[in-house]
Amino acid sequence: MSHMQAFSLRGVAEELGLDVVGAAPVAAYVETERHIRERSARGLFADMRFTMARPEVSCHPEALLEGAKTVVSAALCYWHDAGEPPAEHGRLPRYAWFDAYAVLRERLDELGRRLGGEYRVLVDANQHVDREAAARSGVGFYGKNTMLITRRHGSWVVLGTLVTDVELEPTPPLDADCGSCTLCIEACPTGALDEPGVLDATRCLSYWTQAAEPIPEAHREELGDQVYGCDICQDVCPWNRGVEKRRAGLEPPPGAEPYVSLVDWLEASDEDLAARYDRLFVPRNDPRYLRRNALVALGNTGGDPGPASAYADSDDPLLREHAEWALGRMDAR
Ligand code: B12
Ligand code: SF4
Ligand code: SF4
Repeated sequence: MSHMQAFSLRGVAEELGLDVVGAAPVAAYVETERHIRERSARGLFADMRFTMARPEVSCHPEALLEGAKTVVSAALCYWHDAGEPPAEHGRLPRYAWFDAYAVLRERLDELGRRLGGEYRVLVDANQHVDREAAARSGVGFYGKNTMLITRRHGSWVVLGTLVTDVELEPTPPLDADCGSCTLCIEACPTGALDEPGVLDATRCLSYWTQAAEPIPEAHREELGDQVYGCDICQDVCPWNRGVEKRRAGLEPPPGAEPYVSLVDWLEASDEDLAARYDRLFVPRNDPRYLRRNALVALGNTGGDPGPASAYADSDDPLLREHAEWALGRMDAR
């Protein structure tokens, strides 16, 4: 395809409700591939597969589409206001209050149609490292918490990528960084960011809520009422200040859930729980990992021990052990 100067990427993105957008010539992510291989070798990815399973694919957008010319990166701000959770409720991370990935995917698909030519949309896919496209195209910069930070919405954005055979004017990388700030490193309860800009997943609470293993005892109290993910290293970031004002009065999408009932997570049927929360990644989409997390949160928040007691006799050793821990923690308080 020929050069498309006339196409205003920013204008169309705004029309479609994409909050930040940028473009970069398609090229291999050489440094990112090296980072992934090094971190894999150091065991910093724990047992994650995602983009790490095949960096020879996820760091090569040029091979994702025949004749690929441009990677377009887009950010969607998901921040909404909410009060404190009611009793016996667990907290969800902000990005998962609703299916922000699905919204972004649809909007990028529409952008692809308007651009014309051949294209592929990748949002949180194992075949592509989203943050790198965003950094190259000036959508944001890497923070010491490893988050991609935008100027206007901080890191409260999900990222998606469109690989296209249309040639677009590149938007340069941002000239911004963390400076001397170290707030996220100090705030991370587990020391997972001790090496600035490098996450040690084996210590990251967000990782453990998504892992197919028991949550290490040392990290259970640190989770508090969080039933999935972790927002601590974003909550403290100065780039994330002011979003309350900018988005004041903006209604979250219908059905958005800042909190979930712990009793509901423990008592719902497997089918129901898996279907209602398919936006949350858990290994093999198995809802027992959500129940495991709910048991930890119930132990931390306290409340009626009934739902935990029911799992203390479970045939499932994972849930039985987490229920015993929760009951012990409730007893001790
Ligand atoms: C695997 C994964 C995870 C893993 C590992 C995260 C990680 N930091 O790598 C776990 C499960 C822990 C995780 C957690 C979260 N994730 Co996640 N995750 C992914 C996934 C699938 C792949 C990420 C990846 O490839 N990592 C590999 C390494 C190489 O990436 P990196 O850390 O960014 O490496 C760069 C930096 O280290 C930088 N760098 C190197 N040296 C130095 C030195 C300094 C000083 C600095 C500043 C930088 C720097 O260069 C590297 C690239 O070359 C992407 C989706 C996708 N397909 O891309 C989402 C994604 C990264 N996750 C996302 C989100 C929202 C989260 C959570 C906030 C969710 C939550 N609330 O719990 C947390 C945040 C935890 C954190 N601080 O990173 C968003 C991030 C959006 C954004 N604004 O950045 C993504 C992009 C999903 C999406 N499509 O929107 N996630
Ligand atoms: S998500 Fe939580 S545990 Fe993971 S690095 Fe950030 S603050 Fe630490
Ligand atoms: S808290 Fe400070 S060091 Fe951490 S990402 Fe934000 S600006 Fe960077």
